[in-house]
Amino acid sequence: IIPLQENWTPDPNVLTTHETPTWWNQAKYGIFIHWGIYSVPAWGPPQEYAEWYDWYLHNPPNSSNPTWEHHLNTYGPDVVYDDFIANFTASKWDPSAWLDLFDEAGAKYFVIVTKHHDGYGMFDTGNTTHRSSVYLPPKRDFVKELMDTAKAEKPNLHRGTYFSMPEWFNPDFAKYGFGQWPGGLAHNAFNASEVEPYTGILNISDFIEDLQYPQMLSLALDYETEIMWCDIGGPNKTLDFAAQFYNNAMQTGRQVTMNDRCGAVPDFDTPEYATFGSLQTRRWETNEGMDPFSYGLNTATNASEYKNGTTIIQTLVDVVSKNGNYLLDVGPTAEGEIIAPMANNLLDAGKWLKYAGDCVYATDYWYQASQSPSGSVRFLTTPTTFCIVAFNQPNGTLVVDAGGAVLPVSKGDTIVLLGPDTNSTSTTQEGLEWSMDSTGVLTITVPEEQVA
Ligand code: FUL
Repeated sequence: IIPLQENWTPDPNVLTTHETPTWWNQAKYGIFIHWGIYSVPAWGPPQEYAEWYDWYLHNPPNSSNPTWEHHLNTYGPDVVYDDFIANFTASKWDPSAWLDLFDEAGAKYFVIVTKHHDGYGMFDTGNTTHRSSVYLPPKRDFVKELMDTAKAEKPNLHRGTYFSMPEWFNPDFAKYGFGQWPGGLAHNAFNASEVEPYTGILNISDFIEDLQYPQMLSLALDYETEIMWCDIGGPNKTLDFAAQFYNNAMQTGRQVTMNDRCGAVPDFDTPEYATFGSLQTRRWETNEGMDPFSYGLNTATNASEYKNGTTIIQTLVDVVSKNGNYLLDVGPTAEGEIIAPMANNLLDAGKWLKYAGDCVYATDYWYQASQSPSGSVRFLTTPTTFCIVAFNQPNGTLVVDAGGAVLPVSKGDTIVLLGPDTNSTSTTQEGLEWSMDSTGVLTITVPEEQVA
């Protein structure tokens, strides 16, 4: 048995004993934000896999590539990715409005991209590089502004930071020979014959020592992140980082966590655009965009394709019933707005969470993750309540078959419908009629007028 640490050291055997804090386990639902230079072109071929939209920079300049075709038609061959920096204006950005939206949506934390694979930091990268929003246009420290606003206005929202460990196009990263793209730097240019200058980089001698590690430490110590949400892994100094992060958190009264993409000692796993089919005892968090294929904004997506309130809630409940969290991503515009169709769908989901949130936040899984009929029911537990969430509208009766398991419902128990209290007479709190047959199948009568 390893006792609770009073001084974390960079020893993997010690660091693996670190776990997600209770607030994270109870929060269940967070908002992910992919916002950066890629929000300027904001384009990817519709109906194709997500990655490529926020990886605009990555697209090889050849005629079979629809992004390249789109780029030629829209901007012409002379415009390169870094030219978009000038158009990343954030001119309408209102951090308070974002946070109000997340709060109303029922989220309990957010994770903002502080630097994606294009190496453009959204925070003060100090003397590691000047490839960031602080030194290049629009000369603002977005991470600080969002963190400070959250601390002042929404202390109930926990604050996390996404951080890409590699910078695919930084020549100093290329020296590590990790996952370089064919053609290397040529891919930085839309004009294949040129190597695009990688705006803003400083002369450093080692990518990990002089850039990646100090940047991670700055997010932990200066920006006081509560979630270090790394991406990709690869070469790293994560053991040293984790020890410093955890010690600093302890000294400053924060309870923090780190995902499984920092290259070592993860607290939780991060399936992407996917959920587990069954209950996982290890902590995990699904992440995906509201867009069916993208994290960053894609203007080629129809508004009707964004996940709607029902889908958001069903995914959240499904994930939570299997012991996971749900990190749902929005892609704001280059001006800093979360467009209405995304915001409205988030708010729709928030309406349900307002009255039914007690059956989501701070719940525990029941050992039967999901059950018949046709997998459309999920079970969640609190110390006092057993919650059954039906994904389909019950047609007069809801039949709950726990597949041979004994539902924790016994004679004298009251079953109530969690519903919007539309006429505020609290009719939803009256007990419903129910019966259980000898095989344990529960039948609940749900009167038409109470089905919302
Ligand atoms: C992936 C990235 O490549 C995607 O662009 C996105 O940031 C996702 C959350 O992680 O690995």
